[in-house]
Amino acid sequence: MLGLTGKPNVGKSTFFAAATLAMVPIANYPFTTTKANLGVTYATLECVCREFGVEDQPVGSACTGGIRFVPVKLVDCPGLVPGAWKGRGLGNQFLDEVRRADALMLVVDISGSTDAEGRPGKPGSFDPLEDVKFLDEEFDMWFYQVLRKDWDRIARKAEMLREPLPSLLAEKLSGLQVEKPFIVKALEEADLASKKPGQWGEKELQAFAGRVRRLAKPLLIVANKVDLEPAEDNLERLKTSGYPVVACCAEAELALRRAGEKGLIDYKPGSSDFKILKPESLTKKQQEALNLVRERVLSRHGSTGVQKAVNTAIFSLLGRIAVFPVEDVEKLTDHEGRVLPDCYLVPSGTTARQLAALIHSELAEGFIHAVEARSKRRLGENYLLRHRDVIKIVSSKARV
Ligand SMILES: Nc1nc2c(ncn2[C@@H]2O[C@H](COP(=O)(O)OP(=O)(O)O)[C@@H](O)[C@H]2O)c(=O)[nH]1
Ligand SMILES: [Mg+2]
Repeated sequence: MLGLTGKPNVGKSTFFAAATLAMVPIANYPFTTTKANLGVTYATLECVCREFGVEDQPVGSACTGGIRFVPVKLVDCPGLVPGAWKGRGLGNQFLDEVRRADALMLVVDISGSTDAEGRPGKPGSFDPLEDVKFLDEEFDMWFYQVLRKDWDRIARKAEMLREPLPSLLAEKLSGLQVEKPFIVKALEEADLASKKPGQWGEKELQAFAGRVRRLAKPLLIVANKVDLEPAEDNLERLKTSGYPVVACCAEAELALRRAGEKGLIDYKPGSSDFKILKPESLTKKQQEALNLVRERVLSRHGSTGVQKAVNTAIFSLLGRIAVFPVEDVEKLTDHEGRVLPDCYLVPSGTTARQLAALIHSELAEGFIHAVEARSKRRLGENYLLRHRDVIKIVSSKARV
């Protein structure tokens, strides 16, 4: 799940509305939203259908114009205000939503027209880099505080009972959905892997909290409102934060998707232009607005940035790759004869056997070998899947 975060009024909800406005119908997608701020967006990739010269029949994802749309959950977190970690504003509620996100998109107002509490002002009067600093601080304090509360007990257990520190920390941080490999890596990065927990002071705890937070909740900056001046210089400055930055105009994406949905224009999320289909049904004002989007956003930045931000989060921050499991490597069909029905987003480093387990536990238990559809090569259980692999799993246990 991806989380949208940032102070109030920067455009989180506009981004959310745009990103979750599906322009493609998806059959049998099992996720229904029960909360207003929880929705489904789509990671996009070049589908394999054209390369193999087949008409695909996706189930649970969609394919249009050779682009595969794979659903990803998105949560719009309540606006963050200074002191949230102490429970200020919607503090606890805010952190509750962030807790469950695997990666975060920090939305900032690149035009600098929103102050620290989200009040509007003149463009250029506030510094979006301050938003990043403040969010870094809030998040680090939040992780630090969770660890600090229980630190004496953790340190005692580690030293007296000789329980391994990473396991104790994993237990403590499980509520924040921090997995053990991140903890091990953070201990190493902070040079604390061999330091006795009893000797850690504030400095060590803070160093660890900061490292583990960055690993477990990777973040990118969505530099929103690029349509407003002055944006150019702020964009460069934001890059000094060390986080990836995506220039964005959420409002333009929302307008384009709505016009696309109504059949007024032909627009594919992520693309650098659109085509007007029904010029006669556009008002002069709509025409002008579309021209402005083209001029100020698409031609300057290559896209509105909404799809780019989602794809960067999935494929770059989270290192996901897309794989297409099939049962027949000649026809590329499943057991019901559907062509390329599935597309799984899995962590890079996933093996053929791990993929089998994701599909069905029995498929993994009876794993014999896998076959890759391009080369028709046989692959062992430890084969590392590659992005856009089409894979058949051969198993002694049939699928139920
Ligand atoms: N100029 C401009 N305004 C935007 C953009 N995205 C959102 N806004 C406006 O910013 C205001 C706050 O947006 P909203 O999505 O409610 O912000 P949130 O409080 O962060 O959820 C609204 O008036 C939006 O129309 C954008 O890309 N460009
Ligand atoms: Mg909002």
